[in-house]
Amino acid sequence: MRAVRFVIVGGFLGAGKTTLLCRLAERYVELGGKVGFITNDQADNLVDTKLVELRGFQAKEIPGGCFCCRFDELIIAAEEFVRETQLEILLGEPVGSCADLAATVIQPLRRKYKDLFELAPFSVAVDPFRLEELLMKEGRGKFRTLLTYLTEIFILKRKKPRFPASIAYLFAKQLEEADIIVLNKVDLLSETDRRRMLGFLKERFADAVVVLVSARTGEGLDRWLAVLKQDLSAGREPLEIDYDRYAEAEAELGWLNATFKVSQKDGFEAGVLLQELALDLRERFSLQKAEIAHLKMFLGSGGRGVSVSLVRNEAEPELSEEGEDTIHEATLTINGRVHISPELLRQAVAGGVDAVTRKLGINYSMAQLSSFRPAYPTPKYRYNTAAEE
Ligand SMILES: Nc1nc2c(ncn2[C@@H]2O[C@H](COP(=O)(O)OP(=O)(O)O)[C@@H](O)[C@H]2O)c(=O)[nH]1
Ligand SMILES: [Mg+2]
Repeated sequence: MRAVRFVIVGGFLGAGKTTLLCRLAERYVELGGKVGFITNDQADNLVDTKLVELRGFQAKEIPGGCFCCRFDELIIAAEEFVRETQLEILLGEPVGSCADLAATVIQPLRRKYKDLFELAPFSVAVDPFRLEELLMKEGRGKFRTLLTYLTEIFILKRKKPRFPASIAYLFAKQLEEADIIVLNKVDLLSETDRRRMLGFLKERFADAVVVLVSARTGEGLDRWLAVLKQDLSAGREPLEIDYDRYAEAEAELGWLNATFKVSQKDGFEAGVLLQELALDLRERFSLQKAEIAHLKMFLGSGGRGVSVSLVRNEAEPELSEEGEDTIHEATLTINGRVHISPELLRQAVAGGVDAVTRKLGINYSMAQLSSFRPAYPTPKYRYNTAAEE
């Protein structure tokens, strides 16, 4: 059996990994490749898996922890997938709060499974707004002093929710281990901002190749594809990372995966429900000064589906399509990753679904809900030195 090309795209929650991977998949299919997805999360019922399948791609889900902590499951799923479908290219999306993948996933794959997989350079996607907020603004990414903290609270009386310094640390670590940094969403940037951010990334992460891409418009995709073909010794440098700080950052986030059954005799529009719900939840989180990392919802009915995504409190919810068809029964899947306790996250989602369905006259029942903080990362393997070539 020929080794399967394995393309892994990491990066923080909401950076655009799923959208980028779908773009890559379309391009590989055009070029005659047979492609499959491996999605990954701390729990099951993933919006990403549904999105990928809706676009006609096959996917396998690895729930219950990131690739590094579920390494054996990753191997089993990948082997099975390849055997069943004769895949040539496997696209992997690790959990958006995961770091240290070079040492715990890429190196073990390169060393122990080199007959099975041929690893593409490791891409890490980054959202320009998060980059600006977490790394480029003065004083972020370092511990803030007590004085700046007090100034923010009492003098500036800042209202905006913000991530803590540990999340900025995790965000920086994710970028530090990239072979390729994909600055995504460049369709939203001016020429000046593009240049400024490119300059910053090149200086701060000098070992990485930086590509500017828009998963939305397809800009920059060819250049990224060309770099992906190069042999950059994927995951060459193991990261220096403090696992306690990394774990602290992950545990700052409340995580929620839930599904609800919704129905209405006369029918309702999927887009309206999703949009209203996203706005309602955004308001609830903003009132609690809880920053949204990524809130994704999917409404699926009879093989069709519409999704909505919100990646910051200050952003507008984005629907995958208008969703104007009238539907009578559907399954609503909610994946929330928010800087709030799991209990408050659960209350917000349960309260939001109740209020919005009531307003729209839609019946609902909860089918499943789990909300928790990600556990301390415990990778199965960790290599401290780069693989011998
Ligand atoms: N404007 C713009 N939005 C994008 C782009 N790529 C992704 N997005 C949006 O960013 C949000 C998060 O994308 P997603 O792929 O789910 O991110 P993930 O959490 O990293 O997998 C969605 O609303 C996407 O439509 C892009 O290139 N430009
Ligand atoms: Mg995703």
